[in-house]
Amino acid sequence: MSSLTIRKVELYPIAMPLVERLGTSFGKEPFKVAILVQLFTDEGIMGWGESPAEIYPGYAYETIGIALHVLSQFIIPSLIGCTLTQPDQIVACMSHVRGHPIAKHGIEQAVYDAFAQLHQLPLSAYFSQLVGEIKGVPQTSKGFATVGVSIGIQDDVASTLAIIEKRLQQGYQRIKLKIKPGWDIELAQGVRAAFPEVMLMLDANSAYTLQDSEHLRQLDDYDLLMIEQPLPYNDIYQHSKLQPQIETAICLDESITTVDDAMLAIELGACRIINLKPARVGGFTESIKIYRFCVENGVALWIGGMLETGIGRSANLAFASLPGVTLPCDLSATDRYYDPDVTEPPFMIRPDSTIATPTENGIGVTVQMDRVQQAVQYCREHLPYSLPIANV
Ligand code: OSB
Ligand code: MG
Repeated sequence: MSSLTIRKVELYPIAMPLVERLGTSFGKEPFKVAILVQLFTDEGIMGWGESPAEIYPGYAYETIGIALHVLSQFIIPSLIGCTLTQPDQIVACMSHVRGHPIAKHGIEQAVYDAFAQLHQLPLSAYFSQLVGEIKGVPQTSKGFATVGVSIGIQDDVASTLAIIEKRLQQGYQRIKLKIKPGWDIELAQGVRAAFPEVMLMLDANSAYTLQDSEHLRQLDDYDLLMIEQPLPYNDIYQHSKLQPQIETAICLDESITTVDDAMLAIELGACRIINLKPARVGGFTESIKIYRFCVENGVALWIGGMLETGIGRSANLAFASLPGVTLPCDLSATDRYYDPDVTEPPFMIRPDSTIATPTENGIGVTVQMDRVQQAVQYCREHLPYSLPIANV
């Protein structure tokens, strides 16, 4: 049986300027940060992963500092020498640490990348193989993912319209706008007036309460594909009270951290759509469980993003190319995020709003070590706080 034994794990805390920053209801990160994970095995295969933790604990409690602390002090020391015959065995190796899904995802992704290389498959084909058949249907990768673009809170509606216009011309056929109280109804109205046909959705990032249900009901007038995470991150129950009061489909993002959350949310009627972010749920093992649940139950599903570098985005794209992902994903072309990215070649948006998945084995993009080192330096110089030393 083929196996991989973990020899060493290198962590690179990086920072990179964003081509377009993403203002949300909880703020605007000044630049991108992440921890890149390089996993070495005794078999000579090396895997890459990305923990897309952010600077501030707004979207998630994990920051880059917290993730680095947890990875270097508690997770990595117990992985060295571990032999895996299946990538999902990595979950048990990390289960002595409660929570910290974004940190764990970096390791997990590197393990999946390494196993895909071991089996000489691109990640898209490897994910297809791991998922297997659902209800007798093989979950064969389409070879591309259908994508949209996420646009942050702007100063005014006019500048938002200009960005939308640019994105539509580039090929994106689904527009997601970040909203917050005071930047919602007028925005939806203005955008609908200018673009009557565009596939449009809003993401509130937990900015409202159930008391706002009358207000949110006004959004029903704008033919929205969905509203993402209107209520607090830990409140599936409150969403189950909101969904029957509005026509617009609720999609949960922050609330879904495990397949059990997804089951509960669907059972309670808290949402009709699920945003699956591999990093938010702690990696691809849990992602496959959520994917299976959605396909088995006919739940609309799409893959979200956290402004990943090419390392994380490549794996997310591979997952998003599975046929059970039924709605456009938050995975945009490289030039939406970075110039340049740490990987080559760049991901390009095609006129039909799709991005092709890499055909090389594993993540299928090459990591540019000089750019990684530059990004490590940028992090040292710009991060507004000091990082715990990665002692691994
Ligand atoms: O709420 O979906 C979100 C980015 C970072 C953190 C949270 C979110 C996002 C996005 C960007 O919306 C999606 C992308 O990577 O393009
Ligand atoms: Mg979201």
